[in-house]
Amino acid sequence: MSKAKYTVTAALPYANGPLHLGHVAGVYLPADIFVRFLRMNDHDVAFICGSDEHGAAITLRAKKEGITPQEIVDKYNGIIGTAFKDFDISFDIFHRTSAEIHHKTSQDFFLKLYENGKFTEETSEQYYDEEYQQFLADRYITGECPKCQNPNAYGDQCEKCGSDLSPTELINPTSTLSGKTPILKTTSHWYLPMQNHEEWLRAWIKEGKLDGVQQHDPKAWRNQVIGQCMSWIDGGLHSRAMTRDLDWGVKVPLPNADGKVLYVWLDAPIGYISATKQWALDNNKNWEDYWKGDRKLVHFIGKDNIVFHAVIFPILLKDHGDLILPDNVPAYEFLNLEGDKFSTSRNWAVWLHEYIAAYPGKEDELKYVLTSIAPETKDSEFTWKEYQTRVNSELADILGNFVNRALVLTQKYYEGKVPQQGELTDYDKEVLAEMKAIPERISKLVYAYKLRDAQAEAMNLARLGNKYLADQEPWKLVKTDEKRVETIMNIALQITANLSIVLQPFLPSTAEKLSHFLNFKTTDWTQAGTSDLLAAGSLTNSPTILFQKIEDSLVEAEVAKLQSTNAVESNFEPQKDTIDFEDFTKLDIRLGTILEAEKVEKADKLLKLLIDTGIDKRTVVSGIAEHYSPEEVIGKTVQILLNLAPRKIRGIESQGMILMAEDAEGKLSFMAPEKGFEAGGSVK
Ligand code: B3M
Ligand code: ZN
Repeated sequence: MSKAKYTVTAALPYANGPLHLGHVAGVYLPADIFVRFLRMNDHDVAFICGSDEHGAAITLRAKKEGITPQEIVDKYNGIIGTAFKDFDISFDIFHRTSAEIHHKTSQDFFLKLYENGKFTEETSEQYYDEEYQQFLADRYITGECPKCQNPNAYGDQCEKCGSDLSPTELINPTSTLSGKTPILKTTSHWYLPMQNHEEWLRAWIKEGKLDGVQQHDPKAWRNQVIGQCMSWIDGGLHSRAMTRDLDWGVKVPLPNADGKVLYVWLDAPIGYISATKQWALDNNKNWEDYWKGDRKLVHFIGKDNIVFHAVIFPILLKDHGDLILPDNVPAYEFLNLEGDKFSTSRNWAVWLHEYIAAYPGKEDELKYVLTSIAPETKDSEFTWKEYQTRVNSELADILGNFVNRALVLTQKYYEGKVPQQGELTDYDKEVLAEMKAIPERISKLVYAYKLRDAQAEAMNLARLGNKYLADQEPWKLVKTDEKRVETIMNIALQITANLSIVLQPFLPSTAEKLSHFLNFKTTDWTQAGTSDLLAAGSLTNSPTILFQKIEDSLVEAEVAKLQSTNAVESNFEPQKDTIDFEDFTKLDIRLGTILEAEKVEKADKLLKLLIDTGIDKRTVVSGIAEHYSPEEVIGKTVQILLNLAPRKIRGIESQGMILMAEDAEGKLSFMAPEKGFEAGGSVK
């Protein structure tokens, strides 16, 4: 039988922030292990990822950081992509949904479904922010969840109870843009009538059957995945809008659709296809081989993405007509950190790129710990203490100790040459039988997506070797029975060679080091289990220490770092990127007195001010009109940034910027010095 072919995807991270360990443990690392294993077992496989660069996640972040959405996605696509490379996640391609080929692919996809009558066009009243002149969908609107009363539910989802919501269901809706209550306004969109798909979805998810034909083994799917999908379907599926009134995204490819883009959850999964196309182009392959015919499509995701991958995208794929549906959707639960949820806004996180920068060369240590605690079936937790314990007492004391002993003794007794294997004792035979059984057990576990147990099995081989040497004590026996020691050392080295195979999916750089120590390398998994990988007489090298012990001071410093940056649950934006003192001294901030003030015509927010700066009088246009009347501000002392490049605002040249304090609700206040200073004084 020919080997199953795979297209494996890992959820496209939003390019709106860096990756933290929760993302790594619950998507990218397991996907990478799975794919490395498949490659070693001669499966044809494509491993696809990229950044998700559309949707409110991006535009709202851009607004927060005060830069354009394009600048946001460029910045985080760079940070994320580099972190993946440094951490050696072995994607065949890391693409991006802002690429032209993606826009074209998703537009073609949309058009095909549109032309085949798979969408309905519906006109409805939707919330609209008058101030920002924008319709409010998804994360642009918050309010109280009608199901669990969480006051901060989003327009598409309540993160507390997991309910799927629409903006009109929210109680006391508020615009995330202006903070105001929105009005209702008519708009029309294209919808996916999901209710028409309930029947086949049930059979497909519960029994793995499509049109009566067995597609996948439903027992191989995680309970959580089937459970979430079925409760969604049982609650009744509804039409879901596939387009949005926004200016950031993939344009709807229809006439009269100005200002409309595809819903991000329509274009993002199509991103897997467009990334495959780009990779195929770059490598002289045909993308269709990876999305059609006899091939397993596997989506590694976090649990909050389940219905999008196991219900909505399959509907779209099936509607498209010629594309394969997922064979499995291994979804991960959440990883917590030191007793609390990961939180970007509170900076309660360990960022992958920061770990890599702080501990270069210790990628495998992190991989090992994250796989050991991966949230496969329930939420789990990362603590620095456990990181230390697992590195020290498992990697260093077991794996590192065994490999080091085997190689150092070989140097000492045989000048590095692999000794002959003589007659085997019963114990030797038992050990070799166990060594033979381990790769088979790992295989079964990996194919069942139980990567945590699979890694534990691989470590069992190191445990076996470590115990074998400890029991046999060749360092004592060498004085009385040199022949016997040759056999023991041969077996210890064969175990080490086996480790260089079975550790490859999990700890690729450690496996590489073992290969170097032994002058032996194979990427063929089927060679694992045999006891003649190393020929007698072949030369090995002196080993280096595989794993340094983790000191208490590292644990203490990391925990202290978390605690110091973690103040409280905050509505304020996180700290901006660090700048140099030199950058700071470039700012020329002084005290000024407002001499004149008037409203700017047809601009509700703007006041035109004339300010005495001590060195001149200049005009500044400022967005404070909703907080202060012109009369109120005349005579006030303000802080003014003098050397900001002048810019035209509503036709008026603004020659500086006044600095205001802003609270979490957006209220503004002047920051006058407490001892009435004169205009011209500087702020440092
Ligand atoms: N960017 C959501 C997330 O990071 C989303 C995944 C898209 S996969 C097509 O949770
Ligand atoms: Zn809720």
